[in-house]
Amino acid sequence: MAAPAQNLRINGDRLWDSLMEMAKIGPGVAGGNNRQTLTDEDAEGRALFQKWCEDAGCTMGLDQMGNMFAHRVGTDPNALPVYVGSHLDTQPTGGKYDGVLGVLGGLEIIRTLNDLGIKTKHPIVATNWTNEEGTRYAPAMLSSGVFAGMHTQDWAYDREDAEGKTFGDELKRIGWRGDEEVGARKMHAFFELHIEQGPILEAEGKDIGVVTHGQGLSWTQVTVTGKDAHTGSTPMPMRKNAGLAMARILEKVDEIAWSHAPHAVGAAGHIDVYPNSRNVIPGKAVFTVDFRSPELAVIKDMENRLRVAAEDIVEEMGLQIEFEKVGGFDPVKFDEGCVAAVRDAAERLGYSHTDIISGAGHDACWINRVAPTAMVMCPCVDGLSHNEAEEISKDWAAAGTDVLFHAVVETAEIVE
Ligand code: HGY
Ligand code: MN
Ligand code: MN
Repeated sequence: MAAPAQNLRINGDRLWDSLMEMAKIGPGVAGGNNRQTLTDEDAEGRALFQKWCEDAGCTMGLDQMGNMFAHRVGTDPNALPVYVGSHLDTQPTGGKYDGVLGVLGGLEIIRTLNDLGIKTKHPIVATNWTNEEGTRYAPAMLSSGVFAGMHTQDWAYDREDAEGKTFGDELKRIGWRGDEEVGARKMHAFFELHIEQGPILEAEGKDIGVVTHGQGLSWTQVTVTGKDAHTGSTPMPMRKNAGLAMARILEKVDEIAWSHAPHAVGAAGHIDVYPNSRNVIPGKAVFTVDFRSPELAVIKDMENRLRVAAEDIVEEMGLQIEFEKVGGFDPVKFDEGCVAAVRDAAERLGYSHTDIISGAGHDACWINRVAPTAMVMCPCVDGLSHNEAEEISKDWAAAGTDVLFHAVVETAEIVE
């Protein structure tokens, strides 16, 4: 396939303006975003994305998980489209670029092709996957997971948020439940641009991460049950302190992850104690242990050691414990042909680049199961993400989108 000419570049100013415009929707309290999935703010961001895509001549498809597909026609209507995208939903204290750069980068490719009057054989489809973050509704990458056949739609619809609202009801409430069957669409290839969310690219002075693999993820929700009691009048030996048990278990989580240094990681980001009253010994603690590693055997070892250590701790304290696997996926190896298209694009465009394993999970990790898939990464300041202070440079955004543009357009085959 003919590669795009070296001088073909996207419009970095327009991309940046679109990122800043989208960032106004669902603002956080510290300069970032709180545009959680299936909220009114999510709906508003979706509407803006749809308007921009239609202004760029695309027709918008919408499936029964709310996944959005902005279609730019190709010269061969029978050729499977090249999909390019990510997610518009954010963490509650999220940044302006996590996910959003990949969605608006896909749109910028379409806008640039329009500017240059370039036709491609394969259609190109800019995509927004619903609920990548998995914060309001676990697990992460829920809708790309249904699309890839990893979860049933009914199971996904029944997921409940902290207020007991189901995914299915909220999707309908915001008016973004489409009619398309989820996963019916077939793809020629899928590409995702994402900020690294870690420190490697910036530390190594590289503009581009050529993502060869994605590390695996395991989410185990742990419920420890003790007994509510008065923090003042209950003698220490009589206490059934679920909060203390949780703290001891979380120490073990850290120890287990460190035992597999330097690549494995472990922590709990979701932590609830009940009744969470200053003068009540917590009778219940519910928390989600997040283990990750590039090696499946290491993930399995960490999961097993967590259970053994946690059961020993609660037995010694006379408490009860339950475990529920609430998310996870095996380590991922991306398609070598698509990865080569990304690497060759970075080379052709003269951007410094390095192969990298993705530390975070992405929709591409599931889509890789149903279509040839690869990712492009750009650096982020101090490697910080899932924090409102998340920041990237305009040049990094443009470089990442240039590489995405070349990889997508080469795969979609330019028609002279
Ligand atoms: O959890 C993840 O890695 C992604 O940010 N949802
Ligand atoms: Mn993301
Ligand atoms: Mn994220």
